[in-house]
Amino acid sequence: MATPESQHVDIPSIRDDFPILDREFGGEQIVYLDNAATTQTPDQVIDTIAEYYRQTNANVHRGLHQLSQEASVAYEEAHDRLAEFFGASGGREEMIFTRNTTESENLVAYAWGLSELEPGDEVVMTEMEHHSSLVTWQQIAKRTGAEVKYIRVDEDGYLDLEHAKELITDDTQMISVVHVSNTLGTINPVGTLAEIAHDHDALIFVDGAQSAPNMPIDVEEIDADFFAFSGHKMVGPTGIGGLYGKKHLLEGMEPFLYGGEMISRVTYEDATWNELPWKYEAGTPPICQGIALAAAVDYLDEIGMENIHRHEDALAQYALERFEEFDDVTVYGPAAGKQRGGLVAFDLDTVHAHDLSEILNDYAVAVRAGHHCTQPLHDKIGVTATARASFYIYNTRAEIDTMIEAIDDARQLFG
Ligand code: 7TS
Repeated sequence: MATPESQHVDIPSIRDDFPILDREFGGEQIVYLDNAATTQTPDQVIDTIAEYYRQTNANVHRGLHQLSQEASVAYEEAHDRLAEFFGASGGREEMIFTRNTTESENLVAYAWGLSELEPGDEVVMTEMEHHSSLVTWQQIAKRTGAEVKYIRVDEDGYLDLEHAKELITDDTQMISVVHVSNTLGTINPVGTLAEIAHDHDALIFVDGAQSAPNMPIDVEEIDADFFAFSGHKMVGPTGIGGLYGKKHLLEGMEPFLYGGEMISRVTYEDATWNELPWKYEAGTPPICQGIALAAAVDYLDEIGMENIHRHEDALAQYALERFEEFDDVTVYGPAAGKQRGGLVAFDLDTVHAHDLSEILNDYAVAVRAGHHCTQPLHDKIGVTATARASFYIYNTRAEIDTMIEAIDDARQLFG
């Protein structure tokens, strides 16, 4: 049964931190249920951004002047803060700032995959991967002659672990697995998969785009070799994400992007690389965004990641309960009562997902419709598009009720 949302966190006061939630369309207050795509930004992060440009703005690592020094220290310390947030004991050396999860995935695929993979090698993914990993490893495999295999998703939306054990062999070099599915909401047993991978001397890359915002993460407890996340899905700004990597792996890999900042010494003939993590941060980095991301995780820690997880799970369970009232709604992913991330993808017999999201928009309810960048998974399920409501710490049961009422009206409209 869902826990009352107000039991653990003070939602009204959290909502006050997010000015965008006061916006109205057509006289209706916005109901923002597209948090798996991007989350909204609290004043604490907005103020950090404004303060940075008002007081500190300068390039990092290039000037001895005061502003540059202040910006450099703040940007470097942001790496330490993110490492701490994810339980990486190696600190900044294990925390690379990238643009987003997609870039983190590409970084490893290019920097590690291109040089390590060869014909006969295998990369194992799951049938519920987001395109950011699926397409990336698919293409790197094509270029290296490696083969890609997919762990089956069963009818209840869980990974088939027996199939995983069959697929992962000594030929497997890399397992790339989504931690929380952005379509099914399934929370995958990444620690177990890490153990299986390591038993075969393979590496594991965990796509944490949907888990990092929603639950406590300890990359060392998972024993992930790499862990990727996006700042904009965890109340941070766009343009900043990260890649945790075990230090010895990051030290051994070639750079992904070349240029300024990432070098140690350059001659006309050759170059050597800067120390970690700067070796992987070519050019002027996202300085303000990095500093604001540290403010974002301060904000999340203040609420408590356990509380956030509990709240999201409660909202997802409540949405599932409400959907159960209707015969013509199909929901995807783990059944009501089972743990899941804070999102529910669904489908109506009578109204196409795109039409539904348009009608919901008339009620100022924002949900996403489409394949959510998991096209092969939608092919497997046998639908071209689903609608998806995804929740965050500021959402309420009343907002889910508003969505359900709007869905009911859409149903009437389409007969
Ligand atoms: N992995 C997962 C599981 C995701 O959900 C997403 C984004 C990504 C990777 C890529 O993140 P990005 O920040 O690099 O774009 N997912 C979604 C979504 O579900 N709706 O919009 C973006």
